[in-house]
Amino acid sequence: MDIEYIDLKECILAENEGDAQEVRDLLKEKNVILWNVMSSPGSGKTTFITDVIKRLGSQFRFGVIEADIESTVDAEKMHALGIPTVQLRTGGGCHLDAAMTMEALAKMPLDDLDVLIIENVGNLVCPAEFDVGANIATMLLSIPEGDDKCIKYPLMFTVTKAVFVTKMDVAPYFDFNFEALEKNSHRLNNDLRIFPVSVKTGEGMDEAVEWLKQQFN
Ligand SMILES: Nc1nc2c(ncn2[C@@H]2O[C@H](COP(=O)(O)OP(=O)(O)OP(=O)(O)O)[C@@H](O)[C@H]2O)c(=O)[nH]1
Ligand SMILES: [Mg+2]
Repeated sequence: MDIEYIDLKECILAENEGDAQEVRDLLKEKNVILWNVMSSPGSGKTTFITDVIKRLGSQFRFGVIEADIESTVDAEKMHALGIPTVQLRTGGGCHLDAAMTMEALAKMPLDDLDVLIIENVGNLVCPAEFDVGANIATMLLSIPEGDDKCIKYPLMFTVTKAVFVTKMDVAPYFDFNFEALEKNSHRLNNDLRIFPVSVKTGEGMDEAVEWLKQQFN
């Protein structure tokens, strides 16, 4: 008998693709835009999302899905803004998939939302592989992480529409090479938008938020 070969990863990703389509269909019916925010741990997702909500909260009705291995730390911050929040505890899982997203949608008041934000698990690898059914996928890359991350974690830079380069206020203390980031990331994804931002000083936030507003409309 020949060796039987089953590529489990392919099976998992194929199943996820079907689930992602279900997410997309449901949100289209409800007229809700799904924005997936990805990055490594601590690069500033919660801080950035909070600022975007504060700036655009009068124009869009937001909801947030927080995906974390443990804790409700970030969900509490979102809840404090007075917006519908669902915490997904992955219990060790390093990414969100479309079936998990569907679980969260069941708890969301979709009829009362315009934009649903996913703060994905902090990780530059696995979240890039799993389509959660989002209309817009973006990533954050913080200055201290370095410009070479697009070479080391190329898939993330391939699946996102924009990279928000966060913590620009600390740029004087790091050797972050913007030209290298632009050159290397555009080799992977020619249409990738790059927005240098700092929530702390407000640098670049007007441009970033204006672009996001266009995506939400
Ligand atoms: N200097 C500076 N610090 C920032 C900025 N944005 C976020 N931070 C800090 O970076 C740290 C991490 O920020 P978070 O927003 O919690 O990062 P995160 O990506 O949500 O983290 P996880 O959810 O744990 O992956 C916090 O101490 C923030 O205050 C910024 O623009 N400038
Ligand atoms: Mg966070």
